[in-house]
Amino acid sequence: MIKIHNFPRGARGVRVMWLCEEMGLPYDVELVSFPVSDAYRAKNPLGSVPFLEDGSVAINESVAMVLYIAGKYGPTPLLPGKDDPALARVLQMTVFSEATFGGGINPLIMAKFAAPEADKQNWSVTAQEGRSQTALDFLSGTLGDAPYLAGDNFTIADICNCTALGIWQGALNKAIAENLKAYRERCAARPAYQRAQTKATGKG
Ligand SMILES: N[C@@H](CCC(=O)N[C@@H](CS)C(=O)NCC(=O)O)C(=O)O
Repeated sequence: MIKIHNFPRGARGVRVMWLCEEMGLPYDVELVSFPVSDAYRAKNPLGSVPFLEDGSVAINESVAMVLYIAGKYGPTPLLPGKDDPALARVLQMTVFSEATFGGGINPLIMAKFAAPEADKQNWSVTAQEGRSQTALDFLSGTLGDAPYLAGDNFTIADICNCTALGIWQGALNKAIAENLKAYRERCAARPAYQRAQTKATGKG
């Protein structure tokens, strides 16, 4: 059985739960407290969440978990097949969600909530804000007027980017383009996302 270790409602763990819900896969949620225990760090030396266990598989990195689950338990329309012209775009935007967009949000959150006052808007923070804005502009331009990033079909790229947009809006509370706002609402209205949010509290 798939086991997802996560902080209560931790957004990147919900990314993985959302995929399981969309695919109808059973999974367990193991809540992790902060600071993490030595036992947890022995499993996941980074001490981050989420962390996935599935049989002999034990990995961190939420996007790797999404790709692993869609590949191992597919085929699924959420991940186009090798001959589908949408495959490259879906892989690109799935990796983008964390490598270019999501990963850059963490230092901004740390600056906002943990940096000394004098460092909250230092050179590095300002530079990262610029990079994040470039990522948002790219996401908005890639989406354009389409409902989803690969066109008409909802895919793992949408699960991953909707999650990153949620982290951006939830923690930093900054404005986003109108098409991204509508896109986030469209994706988050899916019943599978709602079920994942409930499971992520540990009570579902
Ligand atoms: N790239 C990683 C990022 C993981 C990450 O930053 N997780 C946050 C919570 S959403 C975390 O564990 N923060 C606490 C820490 O890193 O100690 C992923 O996608 O899984």
